Amino acid sequence: MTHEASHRLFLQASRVIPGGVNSPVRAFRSVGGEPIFYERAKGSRVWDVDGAEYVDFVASWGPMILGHAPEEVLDAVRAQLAKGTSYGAPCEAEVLMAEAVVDCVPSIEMVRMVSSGTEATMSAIRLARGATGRDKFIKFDGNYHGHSDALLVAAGSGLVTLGIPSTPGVTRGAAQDTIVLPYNDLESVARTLEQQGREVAAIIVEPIAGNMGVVPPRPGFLQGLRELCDSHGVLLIFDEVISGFRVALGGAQELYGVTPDLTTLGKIIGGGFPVGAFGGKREIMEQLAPIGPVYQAGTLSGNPVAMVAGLALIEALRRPGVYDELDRKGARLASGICHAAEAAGVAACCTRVGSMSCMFFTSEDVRDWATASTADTTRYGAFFRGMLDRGFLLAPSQFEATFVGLAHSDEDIDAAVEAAREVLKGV
Ligand code: KE4
Repeated sequence: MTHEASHRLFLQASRVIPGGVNSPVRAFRSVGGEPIFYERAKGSRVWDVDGAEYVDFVASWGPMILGHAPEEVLDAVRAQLAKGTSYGAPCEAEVLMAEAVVDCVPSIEMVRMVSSGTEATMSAIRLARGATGRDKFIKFDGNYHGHSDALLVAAGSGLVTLGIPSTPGVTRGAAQDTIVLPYNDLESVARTLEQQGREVAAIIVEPIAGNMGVVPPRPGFLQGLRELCDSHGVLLIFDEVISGFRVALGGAQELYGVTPDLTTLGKIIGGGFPVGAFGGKREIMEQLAPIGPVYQAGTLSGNPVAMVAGLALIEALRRPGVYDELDRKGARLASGICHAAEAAGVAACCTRVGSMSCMFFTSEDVRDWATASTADTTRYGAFFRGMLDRGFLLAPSQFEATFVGLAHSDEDIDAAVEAAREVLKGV
């Protein structure tokens, strides 16, 4: 399989786009080789600019839960395009989207649309600070919430790990109020809140971590966060940009029965268009401009094309049995690949929640970033390239999720498992 056309485009792109990509993880830098450039996508498949066909398990990092270019989304978008592409004024589609989100997500009584997950989490943090009058917040090592300054913070050293900027350009001032703790470690949260709970506005958490690979919450972790927040007057924010509408219609909060104060959403609710959202309790959301003092805004927030696309996708997900089918397909793929690793004698830790899964090349029981980061990323890179050469697209990083969607047939899944069986013998 040659990638000549991708190579030419990559050289061309690299002259005018930093790293040749508009988002770093697409550059294949952690798996080796050059990125392939997509020509088109439909259902469970994508085709690259060299004409090669792949079964796609990246799913645009989550949104393509129905598969690529589903007809119901295309039909809704075509109808909207004839009526205009952006208004900068309220329209009915925004109201219908807000009502759908409120109807589906247990914690959300009011919601504000934005244009990315980053905007959603950045806004939720500001709102939590404004609503509580407190500055600090807690996040977890290995959780990714987009690239706003206060969230681009690594775990510092010392007992209470006050954040340190994880990238140039983020000032110490921007990072100083971010506390970074180990995921799944309730003790560290309790200790931190005992010491400085009165200064902490919120805890933001991926209720199912999807950005260090897939790391499910340990039993009691989310409920424990809820109880600690209640006892210290701290707001609980579930970042469900990945898990929202992915693991259940009501996301991880429905699956685990824990209700946050605020929820951030993205990916799936945009139906493939740039959309994010944040929502929660009415008394908190009513702190937002124009009726409250906390400012937040966006030119393309609630864009009508994106709204009708997201609505069409959400309506498709409301059909009976959808999440049982997604769980069945997710289990078929994850267990198949995990058994293939076992048969090949490859040390692996396999995790899955519904249709999102991961295989870590480590013998550790992965529960947080410290254990996830023991994974052999060189081996993962060899696995990724072996699967790519056989026509199967996995995430170009060990620390991402593999996504199965409704468009993946059992034949697609079984073929991927067979390919994994071959590749794992040689990594
Ligand atoms: P965006 O700003 O990329 O739309 O969303 C940021 C974000 C927020 N919260 C969670 C839990 C997320 O997973 C993300 C973004 N996810 C990554 C992949 N895991 C996006 C892919 C990329 O960065 O290109």
